Amino acid sequence: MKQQLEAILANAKKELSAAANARDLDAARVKFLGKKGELTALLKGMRDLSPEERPAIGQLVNDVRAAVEQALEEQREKLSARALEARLKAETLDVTMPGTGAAMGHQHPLELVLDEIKEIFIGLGFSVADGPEVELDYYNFEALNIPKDHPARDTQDTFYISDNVVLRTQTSGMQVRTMEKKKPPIRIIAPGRVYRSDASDATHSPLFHQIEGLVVDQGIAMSDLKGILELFAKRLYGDDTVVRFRPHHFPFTEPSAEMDIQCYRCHGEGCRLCKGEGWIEILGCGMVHPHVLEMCGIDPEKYSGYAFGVGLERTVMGRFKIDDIRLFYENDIRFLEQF
Ligand code: 2NM
Repeated sequence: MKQQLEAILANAKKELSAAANARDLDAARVKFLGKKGELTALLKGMRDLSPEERPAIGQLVNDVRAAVEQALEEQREKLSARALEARLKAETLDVTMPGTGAAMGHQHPLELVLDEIKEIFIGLGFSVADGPEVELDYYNFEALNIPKDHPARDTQDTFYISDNVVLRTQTSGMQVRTMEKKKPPIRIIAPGRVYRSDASDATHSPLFHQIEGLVVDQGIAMSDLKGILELFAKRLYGDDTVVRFRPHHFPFTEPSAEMDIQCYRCHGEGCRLCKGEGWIEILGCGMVHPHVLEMCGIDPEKYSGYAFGVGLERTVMGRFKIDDIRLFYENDIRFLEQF
């Protein structure tokens, strides 16, 4: 019986160490240690032994069982170490390889130039106002000296939400609200989306952006307006920029003017960019009409002010030589990537 046990142990060790995977290993376990396994079968033979022989053989059976179990455990560890090694080898990662870079987004050209314009005016002591795009007729027209029968109110130009509510056609409503609420001195810019019922083409869009400005205080004169707007043009287009003011008409300012800069491409000679004019129109401006001040609760005998309006799209188009306004709204990545 002792020889049988030693033979089982030797056999078990051989088979276990030959097991190449978990399934082989388990088959070997069942064969030697299982309920119908070789050791169990041998144990059953113990009842034929004499009582003197039993303890020694019993001890031996237990030793063999322990040895087989240990061999099983060792092989199990060996297999799992081997599996881990194989997996690590397959998963090799070279940390010195270059990574796949994530593309950074960037600012829209309109936002880029708007930020520059805001910075210029903030540096001159202006603050930035905000207000609704859906505006009362009163703030968009009436308070700006544009009465009910004025041609600017034509439904061809204005999106009407109802009889007395419109999509703002200019950002002046914010300035009117500021004048109603605040005592002078007032020094604000009012940037934002505005809407005109225009068919869209290369130079027109039903939605565009304006930056309007307003200064009201005692003793404000046309010379203040000219000084600030010339400075603005030089900051935005360069120190050598030449400006001129031409008389114009707006219902909400008197006198009114438009400011041109000398063409930065041909320096006044006349070229394609300035359409042979030598000058490029930049903005509209003027002294706030006394009637507008009065409607906003500001005494025109005591205070005066100037205001101006700049079209953002036009400014950006000139700056980057963009020839179609629709490019701003299509969000074509090939266009946006260029800024
Ligand atoms: C422009 C041109 C000239 C303007 C006037 C006012 C207000 F509210 F003070 F009356 N806001 N904006 C103004 C003046 C706007 O845009 C071309």
